[in-house]
Amino acid sequence: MEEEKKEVVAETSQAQETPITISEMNKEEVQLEKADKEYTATNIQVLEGLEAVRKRPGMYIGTTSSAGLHHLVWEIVDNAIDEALAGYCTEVTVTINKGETITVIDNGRGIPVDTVAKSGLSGVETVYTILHAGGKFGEGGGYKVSGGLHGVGASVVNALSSWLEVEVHKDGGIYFMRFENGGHPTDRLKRIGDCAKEDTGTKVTFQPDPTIFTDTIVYEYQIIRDRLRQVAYLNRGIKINVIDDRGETQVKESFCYQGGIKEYVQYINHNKIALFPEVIYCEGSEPIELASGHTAHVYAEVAMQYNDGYAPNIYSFCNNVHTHEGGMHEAGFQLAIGRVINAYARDNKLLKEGEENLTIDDIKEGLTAIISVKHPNPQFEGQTKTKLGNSEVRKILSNIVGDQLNRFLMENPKTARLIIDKCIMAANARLAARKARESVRKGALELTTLPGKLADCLSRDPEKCELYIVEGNSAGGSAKNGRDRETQAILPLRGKILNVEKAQAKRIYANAEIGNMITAIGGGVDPEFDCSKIRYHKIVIMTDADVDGSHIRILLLTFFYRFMRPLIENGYVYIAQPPLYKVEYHGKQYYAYNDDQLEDIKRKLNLKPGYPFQRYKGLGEMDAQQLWETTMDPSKRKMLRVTLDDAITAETVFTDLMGDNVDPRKDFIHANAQFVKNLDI
Ligand code: 0RA
Repeated sequence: MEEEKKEVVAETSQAQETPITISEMNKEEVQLEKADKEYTATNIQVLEGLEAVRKRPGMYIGTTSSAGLHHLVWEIVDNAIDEALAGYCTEVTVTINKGETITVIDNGRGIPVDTVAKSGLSGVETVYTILHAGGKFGEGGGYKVSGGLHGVGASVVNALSSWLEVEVHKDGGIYFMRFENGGHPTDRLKRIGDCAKEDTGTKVTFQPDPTIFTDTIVYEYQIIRDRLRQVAYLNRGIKINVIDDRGETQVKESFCYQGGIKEYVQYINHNKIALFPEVIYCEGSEPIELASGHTAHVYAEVAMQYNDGYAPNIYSFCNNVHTHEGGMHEAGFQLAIGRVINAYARDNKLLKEGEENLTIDDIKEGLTAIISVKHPNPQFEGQTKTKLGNSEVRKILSNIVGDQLNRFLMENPKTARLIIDKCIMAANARLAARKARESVRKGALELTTLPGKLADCLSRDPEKCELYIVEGNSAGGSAKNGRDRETQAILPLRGKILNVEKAQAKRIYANAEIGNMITAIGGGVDPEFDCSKIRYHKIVIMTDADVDGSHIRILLLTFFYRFMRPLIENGYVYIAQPPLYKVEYHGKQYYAYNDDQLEDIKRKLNLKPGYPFQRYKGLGEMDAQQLWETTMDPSKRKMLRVTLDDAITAETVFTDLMGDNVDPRKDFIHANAQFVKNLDI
């Protein structure tokens, strides 16, 4: 990702045509011609840079699949958000247009239209053609903070677009420029009209190049909406509108949160019961010295609230990038809460002499927190470059959270007491759970006595092996008889499994169905889960296509999410897709997996209206042969792979479905689509 910043120097003139001799021209024209030559020369170098992006797009945007396609949007939006963070922009509108082009409009100062000394190009052309130019050119015009992970710049979007158009409103003028075919300007920036002096801003429209994005060029509204809502939460007061203009009726949503991450925490907790109504909020900034010798500021804010659950929900960000792998800001936060909560508990004799300190896990139980840092020079490390490496940030967070959380506890003794009691309960449960886990381990995990209900496969090669977790004993029977014994194992589940979102660790380990799954899969559980020990690389959830089936499926997903998250992260978890309908016609069976397919079959077979068909209510209605043919045969089946692109989205989906509120659960099928991607296997 780290690309050397190339200065554009217009020295070697490679312009070919000099049709008029100097004597024929006046001085001004000579100047113009010189400028033209330099422009052409600059342009050649610029296009070489953009060509490099087109040759190896993965280097710049990670992937050219759907994620890369969406990355283009984040890149352009980042620029607008930077303008907002600099204090000049209040509203950003992102539109998905018909034809899968994207328009981003901001009401900032407008990209500069005059010539930038370093590049010899207009500001607009500089931003869209020079790698990493971003908003950081010009003296004093640059930003203090800039989008971290995807800070590769708008020029990369231009390089990967069939065409891109920019319109700038600035200083009473409307300016326009168009690029084609990966960043080739069709003309130079032109003033095309007038506008009011106060009317300022930038509008960008681009069409991703289908020869680059060969997987898909279709934008997913949900992905864009979810990310922009997150950006709105992370940057309080900025209004972000999302519009989908592709359908018959326009879809539009707007996000603007005056409370910022405080509201984000409430949103994540909205389906849980908060332990106390207020959200604890800490904020501050400290100066750091940059390599250049200049001083800049690191800004940090944290919002936190406990709920009555047991799982921690702590999400950290740097420059609006979700730092999945944590890093120095999370470390500093943890140092502070560990120090302050233990000190408060001791000072108030809630922890007695001789009693052990509360561990960080005790303190994080049921804690929802958002940590957001804005850093002028972020170092992203780790496998997925989502771990904040700047060591000074640990101290900064530790100081800010330490001081302000301490003050909150002093000023709110009742709430403080609730928090400490909760942590002490967690500590007691932890000691009990340790005992319970040790007994499970002795009984099952370590002795590797496979559960009696498991019909294991013959192969011992995890890459080839599949575990079908099947709802109900009767469907389990059909699956056992219909399967490919070599590679497919069957574990029937009786009834509902425990809701791990609500239960304490102790009860979870004692639950027989969960114990069976842990033993069968073989990798243990968090925090010791070991993906290298698992016995199957496909874990397939096979439940009925009804409400109970959905419920069991979400319980299982919650369990995997909480206790075996790497399974989901590595794409090992699947959802089987049994057919919904069967049509019998002249002794042959036709299966439909959705209503459209059913209509298709009726049409192709020329069936009269009212011709009977079977609607499967459960897996149990299929015999072994049918279950194999329709759902388990690797050469024919369709499965959904479970992905967790965004842990927070998943988290709220899970709690929507698991919480006490029944309505969201009804929307299961819809919500499920948020973290399940279609996949043909
Ligand atoms: C550099 C300087 C100035 C504005 C911008 C960049 C700018 C960039 C983008 C990209 C998308 N929207 C944007 N809005 C503004 C300020 C120049 C001045 O002082 O007028």
